Amino acid sequence: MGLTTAQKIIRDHLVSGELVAGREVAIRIDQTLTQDSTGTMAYLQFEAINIPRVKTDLSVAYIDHNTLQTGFENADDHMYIQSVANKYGIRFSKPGNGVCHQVHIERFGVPGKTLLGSDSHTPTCGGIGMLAIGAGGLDVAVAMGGGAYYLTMPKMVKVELLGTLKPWVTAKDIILEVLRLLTVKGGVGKIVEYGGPGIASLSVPERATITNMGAELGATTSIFPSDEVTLAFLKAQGRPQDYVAVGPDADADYDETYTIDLDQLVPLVAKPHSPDHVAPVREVGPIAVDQVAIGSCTNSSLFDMLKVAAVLKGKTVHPNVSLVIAPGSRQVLTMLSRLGALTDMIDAGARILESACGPCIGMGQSPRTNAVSLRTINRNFYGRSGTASAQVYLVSPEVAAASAIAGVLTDPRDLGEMPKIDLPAAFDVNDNLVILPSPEGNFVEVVRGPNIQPFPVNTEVPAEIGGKALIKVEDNITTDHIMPSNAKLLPYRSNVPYLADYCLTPCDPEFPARAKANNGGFIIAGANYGQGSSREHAALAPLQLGVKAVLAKSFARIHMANLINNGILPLTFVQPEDYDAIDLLDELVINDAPEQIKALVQGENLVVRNKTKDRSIELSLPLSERQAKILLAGGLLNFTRKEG
Ligand code: MIC
Ligand code: SF4
Repeated sequence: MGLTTAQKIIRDHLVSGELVAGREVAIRIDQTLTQDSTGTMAYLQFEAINIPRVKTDLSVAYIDHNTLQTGFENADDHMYIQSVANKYGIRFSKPGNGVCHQVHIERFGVPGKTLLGSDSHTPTCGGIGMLAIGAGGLDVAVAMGGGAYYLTMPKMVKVELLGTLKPWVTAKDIILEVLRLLTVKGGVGKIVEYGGPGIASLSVPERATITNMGAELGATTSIFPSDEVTLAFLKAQGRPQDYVAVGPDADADYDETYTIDLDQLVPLVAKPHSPDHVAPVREVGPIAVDQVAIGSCTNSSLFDMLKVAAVLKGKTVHPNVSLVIAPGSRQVLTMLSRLGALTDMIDAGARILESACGPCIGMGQSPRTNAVSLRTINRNFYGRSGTASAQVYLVSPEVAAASAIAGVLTDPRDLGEMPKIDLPAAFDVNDNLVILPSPEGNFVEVVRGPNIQPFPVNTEVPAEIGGKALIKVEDNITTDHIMPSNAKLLPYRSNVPYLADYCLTPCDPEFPARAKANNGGFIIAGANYGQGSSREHAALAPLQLGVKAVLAKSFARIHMANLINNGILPLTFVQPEDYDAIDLLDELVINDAPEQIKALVQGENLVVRNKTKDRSIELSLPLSERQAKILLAGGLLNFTRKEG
């Protein structure tokens, strides 16, 4: 039986394990990326592992999330990351150079190679045939040190694209359709591969929109094969030598196959507050719009921006709409300026933001109370915009631009003929905002500001793990619920004790105080707990509050790995109804914890005793030997230090 694209790349990078879905495999990582909001922690952890120089082919530290600099905290973190990068052999992409995923695909991604990034949208580089995976900072730190990346071998899903997109229908609509079909849980434990005759007409930026937002499916990653389209893109970026053909065998075996006829697609929208609440724009109708935000790693390429500029040209933004545009990279911004498209945007009344994440992560541009905000971003999780009552809809750049003019949600097909946009034969290449590290790092001093506080490290598992049920939450709790990241909190990513006071507060404002008063305990959750971001802070903040285990109906992949890496047990109810048998403040205990954890490796269940209800509950956690050792040691850092 033949192999899929992803299976081939995994095989070529295999350090241990077999390509059998559900089993643990370890792969060699060629490239890593970090961004500032997870990077500070990743580098603190890298320093704690104590390796003199990164061992990857290429590691890049981006500054893109946290660029508001409302106080010294951001700037201190930037300086810390710059100095660490300089010392340990990492390229440093300065603030202003752009959003990590956009810059990485433009300048560094290579088909057939592996990329591990401390950001859940790292799969963007799957758009050029790279196996690009998002992970917690500690996993990235270990990979920078030359350690393998361990993952559960995913199942393979094929999305076969037929036909061609009709005018005004876009790559965003393709991925929204996939989300409608598979839902935000549908990709967990899977890699999504795109193929079929329809892919030939999709440019690299369009493919990247699709693989980027595969993160919202919960997928391990998404990937396109590389082909002439990929080669043309790499040539235009001045690096044709990076091209390698990667693709599936003709008889590759997929666990699931879906077919999408591009001719049938229409402009779609994801309604509040989930990327899979998908409906046609026409069905939602002409609701009044207050804000339109165009940008983010999903839709900020030159291709997207030129389309937006073409729609805006000669028009004026509706009086009731605030239109903000953040081009994805300095390259995009420079070219928009050179081509005159930036002038068209400014003339129309757009507010141009710097090339960074900005509104996507609530770093400014929070909408007004009860606002309707249309965004080209990938996540419309509750509260993420910084305004709890805002209604955020996810749309394509075309829908966004058309609606900004009309003042109501607009199907761009109403605009008549679509302007034709061609990608340039050559992009403006200027890497002067990427600082190369010192060839010799020994003498470089790492600069630490007062905002960098020690982060919590767990301890070995005790004989008995006991505590109360500190909170009980529903299905699909996101990392934005667990560790909110608005403009007020993002500057504290290197200060976990401070952040812990906001942990899970969107679900229950009393949670941090209750956790502290009870000396920690257990979190009880529904399905797909921890979906969304790779932020390790969603595990570190609970650890700071003494959380010992999360009992859930199911978990999202990266968050589950982050819990294990921090020595917190992510346990799944064998009988989902047992969720109902635990009430707030019930007294729970795991007896003989070390023995029970070891038995999980054999596929046995673990028993949690609910002392208040006088009943036992069975929970599962399929663990490899290595994962069991990590949990027993109290996390990956302790384990790595112990095992070298
Ligand atoms: C996000 O889009 O949620 C983020 C902010 O980029 C996160 C990373 C973080 O929380 O720092 C992600 O996607 O992993
Ligand atoms: Fe930045 Fe938003 Fe992309 Fe996350 S999803 S990397 S916050 S642009």
